[in-house]
Amino acid sequence: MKLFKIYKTVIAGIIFFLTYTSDLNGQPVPGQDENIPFLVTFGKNGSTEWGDDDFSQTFFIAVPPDFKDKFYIRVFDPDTGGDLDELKGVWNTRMLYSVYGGKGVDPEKNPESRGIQPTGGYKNGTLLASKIFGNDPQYDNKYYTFGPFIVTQGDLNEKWNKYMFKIICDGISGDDGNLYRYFISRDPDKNIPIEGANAFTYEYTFRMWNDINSVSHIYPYIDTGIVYVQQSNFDWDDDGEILVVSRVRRGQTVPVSGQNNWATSKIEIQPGEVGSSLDFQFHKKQDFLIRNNNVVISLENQRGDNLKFFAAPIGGVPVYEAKPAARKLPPKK
Ligand SMILES: [Ca+2]
Ligand SMILES: [Ca+2]
Ligand SMILES: [Ca+2]
Repeated sequence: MKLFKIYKTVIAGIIFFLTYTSDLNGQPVPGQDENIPFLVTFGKNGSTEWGDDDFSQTFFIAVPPDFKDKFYIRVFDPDTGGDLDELKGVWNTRMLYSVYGGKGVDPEKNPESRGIQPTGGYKNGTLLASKIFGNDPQYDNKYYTFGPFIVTQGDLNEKWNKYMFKIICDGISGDDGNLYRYFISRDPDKNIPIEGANAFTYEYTFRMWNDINSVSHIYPYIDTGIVYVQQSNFDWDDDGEILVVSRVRRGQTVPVSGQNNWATSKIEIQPGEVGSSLDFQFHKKQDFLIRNNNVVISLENQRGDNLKFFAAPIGGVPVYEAKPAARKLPPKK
């Protein structure tokens, strides 16, 4: 009887752990499965040769309506200076972070905000919080916390039944590179995930690890009606291969960009990929290390709409399922 109770406790613990860790996936941005060390945004006087095409990055945050507590958006290393960031000349770069809620934020109703250029109505919505960071040692290698926010300050998307928020990082001056991360948290001082929340972007600008053995991933979601996608990658520096993997695709290479240029190509979507995520894998060159590689990627469907990259892949990380091989006949006796 006592043993049975211990088993029950252990099983409850395992279930709690699985639930907790799967929730955790969506809260760090970049997400746990993406294996991306940092987001990157340069000051607007930067050179695109350093790997940021437009000096702005937008992330949307989706929070379930039944989450009644306060929540926070925490920014790790929000300043531009110190060991983590990318110096050009002297530190003279300022970043503006802006958090929006209210009508105009839901990207399904505001096509300009799901564009890949920071133009038009990309900032539509109600400004809830903002702050400018320069070379601020007090925030170097530390978190700054925006909030508290409550879910009803967001913009309801009925299709997903989530309230939408967005955070934009704009490089408003200077030429240095800002490396940073987000965490969507229930706590202002700690990273505590919110069950059922997620984050996504339409154009991802990120840093690769300085490790030839590491593989980074992003996970675009293939919605109903998508027949093909056009991928665009920028400033990949001829660093190894970009592979597309899905439940039914073993690993297809796509054309890759060099220094300060774009590579685009079309990828036909297979029926078995609809309603799941693709896995874009970024494999580094094996011959020698390409250091501090920043890269930009976006995808659009056949109608010209940009696809979402979710921090926690919808439907989980897709795993290629090989078709069962023809069964061998039993050996003759
Ligand atoms: Ca500088
Ligand atoms: Ca930084
Ligand atoms: Ca690059």
